[in-house]
Amino acid sequence: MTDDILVLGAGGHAKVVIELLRAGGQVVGGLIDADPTPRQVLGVPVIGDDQRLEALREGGYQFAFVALGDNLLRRRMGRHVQALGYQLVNAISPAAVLSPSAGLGVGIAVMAGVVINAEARIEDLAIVNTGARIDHDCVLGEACHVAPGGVLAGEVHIGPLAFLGAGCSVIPRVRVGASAVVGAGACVTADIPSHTLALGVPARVARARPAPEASS
Ligand code: JB2
Repeated sequence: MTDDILVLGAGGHAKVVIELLRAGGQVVGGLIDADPTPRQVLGVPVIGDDQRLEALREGGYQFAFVALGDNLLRRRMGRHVQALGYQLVNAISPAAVLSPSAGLGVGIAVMAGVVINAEARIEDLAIVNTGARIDHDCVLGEACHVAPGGVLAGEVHIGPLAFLGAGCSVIPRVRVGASAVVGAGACVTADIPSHTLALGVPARVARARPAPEASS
């Protein structure tokens, strides 16, 4: 058995995650990427593709982190590695400020400069990106992503798989539905329905988005 962490992905998000994990004193043993070409990312070797996950689990890896920015893929791969017996770890910057009453799931990335306030809940596989501020009693649904600089006032609910672009702001008690996408810089002042794209200040629904496959 090893305590080293296996990271899925070898792109930009993986780079950030490797440094978050290292800052927390953890060791990243290898990267698993759709492109298994041998190479290194920040000194960590790519050691294979997803087909190797089962053998690596049997070989002693027990901890994994899914560093894939695509929300749907991250949720699918998160569930897959859990089904293989891996424990998902969190990657939380020591430069983030987390309320002691905030609730965290697993497989979550919290970048530098983030503030998460009292009794907020961050569900599995969410990304709270650089400098985002999540106020009291917010709920961030499974595998959602608040991009850098997002500001959520109190009691905001973000649905699973939703994406809030860089610099979004959301007024108190608003709900953003599952798989919704809110464009960069938008100001959300009213509920955004699931599976829609919303843009602008104030944010308006621009169009519907296809619902993710039920099996994903
Ligand atoms: O099914 C897969 C798979 N599909 C693509 N399994 C595994 N293990 N890996 C997969 N990949 C790999 O994800 C690609 O081969 C590629 O190496 C990586 C995606 O890299 P990219 O840099 O394009 O995106 P990212 O997901 O690392 O980062 C995105 O999301 C972040 C949150 C970017 O938009 C970043 O700018 C953003 N900060």
